[in-house]
Amino acid sequence: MPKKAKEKFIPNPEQMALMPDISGNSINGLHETAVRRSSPIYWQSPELTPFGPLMAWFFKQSPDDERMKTAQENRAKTLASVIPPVAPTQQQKSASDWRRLIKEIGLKSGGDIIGIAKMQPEWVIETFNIPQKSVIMIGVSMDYDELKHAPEMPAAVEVIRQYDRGHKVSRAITSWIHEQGWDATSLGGSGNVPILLIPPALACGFGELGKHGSIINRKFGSTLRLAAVVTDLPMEYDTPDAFDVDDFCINCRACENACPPEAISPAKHMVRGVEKWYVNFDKCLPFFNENMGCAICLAACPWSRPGVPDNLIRKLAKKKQENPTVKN
Ligand code: B12
Repeated sequence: MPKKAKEKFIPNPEQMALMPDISGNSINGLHETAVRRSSPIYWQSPELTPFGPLMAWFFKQSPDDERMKTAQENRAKTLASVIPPVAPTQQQKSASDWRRLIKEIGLKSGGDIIGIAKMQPEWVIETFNIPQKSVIMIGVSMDYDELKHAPEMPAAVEVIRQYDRGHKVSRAITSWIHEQGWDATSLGGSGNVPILLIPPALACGFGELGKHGSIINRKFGSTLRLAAVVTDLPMEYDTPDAFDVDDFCINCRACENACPPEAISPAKHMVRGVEKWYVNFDKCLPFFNENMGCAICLAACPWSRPGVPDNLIRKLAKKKQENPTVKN
């Protein structure tokens, strides 16, 4: 159980003084009934969001921790690595062969799960433009033994390590596509990503959205970090995967109860025209910022524990079989 789970959280006044007048929930379109693209809110160029000064405050808190420094240096090295230019001769293969090969390359270069989705305009964050037709999604799982320490340092270090792995895989896939004579862009998964990563990951079968606002996967539970590549390489697409996570989350209160700033809601909300689980940005952010990034909700989620997802999927399927018309 995360250490600080039940301590009463009182936000740092210095940080709260930087909060803009506008609510992050309004920027995110909470209670809006029309479908629209999301607006830049965090981990974007500071001038794109009223929460820019809060990002600067987050970086000022950086602890003097050797493991964190090493993880950050490794990620910087990965980001500085060279992606070869697009080869002059364009290779031709069937869409199913391209899909198979991309998955092979993604898994071989360190990804835990790779999926492919047709790009949708509403996944692109406002002010950005993504002309490519397809998105290749990469999932890398965090080690539960590190994650369970959230919000303490081992979990924060594990987050940066896995962001690095996501970048490595997205750059390896991009490099390989270039060698085949096709264009591709590595978006990675941390900092200045121009698209929302969860909707394409849902579309390509990574799992379902949990009450804690992150994806729950049938093998890796709530431990996945996401990264992406966009391209026009003509690939076959994957399909969504559903195993009744919604019905599980309605009855489970683990993340809700564990969240110190009480940012997780027991019910779904209307957000930009979609009824879905929504985490209160204004409550989540101050605690996240003061703790070098928090992942208590993921650590508290029963699906994160190794060995548990298989059991839960079996139980959910059995309940449905016994009574197919009633929700679990
Ligand atoms: C901004 C952001 C944050 C902010 C705000 C989070 C918040 N809840 O308000 C802060 C910094 C606080 C934060 C914290 C965390 N984040 Co964050 N965050 C992002 C980021 C950069 C952008 C998302 C965004 O703009 N959200 C604001 C609006 C758009 O939110 P929204 O309308 O509620 O939509 C969200 C979901 O509902 C879903 N969604 C959007 N449209 C639709 C449509 C349908 C039909 C459905 C079903 C879902 C869906 O996608 C959105 C993603 O949050 C993404 C990376 C990315 N480019 O997508 C990572 C990301 C969502 N975060 C992630 C994680 C893991 C975390 C943390 C656990 C931190 C950590 N230590 O790892 C916490 C958890 C907080 C929480 N419970 O939500 C992961 C989720 C991975 C997964 N398995 O799903 C992502 C994808 C990063 C990554 N590369 O892996 N995060």
